[in-house]
Amino acid sequence: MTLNILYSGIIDGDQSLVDDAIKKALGQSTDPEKILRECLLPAMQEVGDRFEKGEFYIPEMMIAARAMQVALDELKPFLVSSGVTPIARVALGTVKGDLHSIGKNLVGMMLEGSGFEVLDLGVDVSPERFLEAVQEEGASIIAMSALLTTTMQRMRDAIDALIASGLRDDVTVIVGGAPLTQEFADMISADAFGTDAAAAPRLLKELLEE
Ligand code: B1M
Repeated sequence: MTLNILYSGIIDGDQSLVDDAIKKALGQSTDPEKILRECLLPAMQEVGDRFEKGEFYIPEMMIAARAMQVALDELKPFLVSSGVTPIARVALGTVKGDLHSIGKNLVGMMLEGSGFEVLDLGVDVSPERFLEAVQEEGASIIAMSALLTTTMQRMRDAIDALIASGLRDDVTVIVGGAPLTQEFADMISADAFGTDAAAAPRLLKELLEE
């Protein structure tokens, strides 16, 4: 029942309803992963489907995204553990020209929850900014998200910037986002492709163990 209210609240972009409903669900000890997988992610999918059908426009998508962020902010402490020595420092961002932040934020939470230190560079991140995070802020992993078929091409630019600076072999690159495929990730020579946020820490740990 609470999850149904939460689902509708996201779609309607009703932030206070979402805030109440997620607090209630967590108060009832509902598994945070279940809330994410069975309610929040399907709600955003529904928003996208309505946009595709012409039932929603950009403003509706935006207010739904804000409501989603309210829910994720409540969920974050339950997904993220603290107090452990970081495995590695990750520079995380949505690529140049792309303003979608929700998937990227989720990846950040999963990485933090799995013991990585995350430098969140935000959205619309240039190849130069990713490079700077490696050269000046000690990031050994670059994690890039893209939601648009047009902007996913910018991932290659960031990898090219690493190659041009002679740093490619020192940095692990993971990419993800709805329009990506394994073939695309291979084509741009990324080290890993995450199909969902939970895959990112798992794949990175596997790569670091190799
Ligand atoms: Co936009 N949008 N949007 N949008 N939007 C999509 C992506 C779209 C599929 C909608 C549609 O047509 N059905 C479509 C893209 C089409 C395409 O290129 N294939 C689209 C479009 C066209 C646009 C605009 C161009 C619309 C316009 O202006 N005409 C515009 C572009 C703006 C820009 O970025 N320059 C635009 C704008 C927006 C808003 C600003 C209104 C808003 C974003 C607000 C925000 O993020 N703060 C928005 C939204 C909300 C969406 C939808 C509805 C939801 C996206 C989302 O947050 N999903 C989306 C439709 C959809 O996805 N069904 C849509 C939930 C999120 C958890 O999933 O980000 O996929 P996702 O992340 C997943 C995985 O992909 C993976 O993990 C996550 C789940 O576990 N993952 C990674 C993601 N990154 C990863 C990185 C990893 C590993 C895994 O390792 C590093």
